[in-house]
Amino acid sequence: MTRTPGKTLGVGLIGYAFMGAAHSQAWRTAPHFFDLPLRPELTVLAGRNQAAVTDAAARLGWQSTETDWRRVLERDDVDLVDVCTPGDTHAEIAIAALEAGKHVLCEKPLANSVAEAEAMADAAAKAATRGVRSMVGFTYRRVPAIGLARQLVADGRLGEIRHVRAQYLQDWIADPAAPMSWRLEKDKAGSGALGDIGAHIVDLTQYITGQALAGVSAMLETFVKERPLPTETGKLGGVGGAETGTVTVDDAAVFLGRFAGGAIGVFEATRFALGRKNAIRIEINGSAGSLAFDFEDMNVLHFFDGSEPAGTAGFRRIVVTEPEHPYVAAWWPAGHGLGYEHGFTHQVVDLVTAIAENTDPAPSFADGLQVQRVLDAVERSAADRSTWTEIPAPRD
Ligand code: SOE
Repeated sequence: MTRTPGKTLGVGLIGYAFMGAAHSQAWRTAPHFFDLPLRPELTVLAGRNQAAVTDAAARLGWQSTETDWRRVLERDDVDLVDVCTPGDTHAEIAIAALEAGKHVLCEKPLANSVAEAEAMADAAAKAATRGVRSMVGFTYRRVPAIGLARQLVADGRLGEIRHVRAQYLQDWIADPAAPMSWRLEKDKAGSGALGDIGAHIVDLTQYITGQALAGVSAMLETFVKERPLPTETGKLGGVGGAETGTVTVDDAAVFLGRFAGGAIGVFEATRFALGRKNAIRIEINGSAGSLAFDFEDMNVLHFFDGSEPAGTAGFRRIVVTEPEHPYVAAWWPAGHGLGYEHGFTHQVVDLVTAIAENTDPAPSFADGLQVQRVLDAVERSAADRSTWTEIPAPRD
């Protein structure tokens, strides 16, 4: 197929497991529902095993395959590299891609350490001077109800923000028989529930309130220290065998946080909340109003307007499916809700638009670095047992 210069965006995706599948559907779907300034092409899928990557490419709709990610960076038909690998390879791939002049989308958390995230943010800033763009995949920012929450705060409808309550609750490893996976290995994932899901609520609360976390006091816990090694892998988890391996990350993270704008926060991230599957729960109280969100009812935002007469005031259940809500006009008539995958599609829309308009997309690698610093402060505070741990101010 001949590419139309300036009109298409050749994408190279590295990794094809859970996140790779979610990103693939987003690259495929975005141009069918949104009027994009560039048309993404699913040019190449990379993975180490030829048979497995060939099978994944056929299933997910990719035109070709590579078994070495470096080859993807050398290809002239690739304009953007999408990094969906475990965290231990993010820095190496993303920096090399930026240096090769490829735009980069990188899964969260940005890296496995602050040093790696700093190097990535530096590489991104340098690349941006050459018009090469980068974004970190905090996809939940693109849930319409989250967009509305941020808008309400920005419009002053909550007044001065005082309390932030944020939980990310899952239960996919609550069973001690659930097998080991890369998400349970520090070398590969950097941290456990903290980086995998805690990173999302750190990003979301900073995004909604417009305030950065300035300090934390934290506790981490690993409830199950040995698990069966997998005989089969799945999107999350898989099937365990007789041999066991050691869990080297946290199963749960709990911390207090102070925001730069004066709000105080309580955070909890766990994969041991039996019955909670993907419950991202955020409640914010301000001087003029409150809001509450739960991803398990993701098309709804609860809003309390403190200016209403006490006799009839109450939390209003806003169904966030109106065409005026963020992203919704491109989809279905009011009331016909969106799902998990739509956040990834919206991420593609915003990234492609920024690339075409030659602007910096958000969340940037600098935003990813800020979250990494919070994760690092949480780990240091938990290790020190109860030390208040300051977080450096975000980069401009
Ligand atoms: C697993 O906990 C996981 O897939 C995370 O890695 C994702 O970031 C989150 O969106 C859903 O849960």
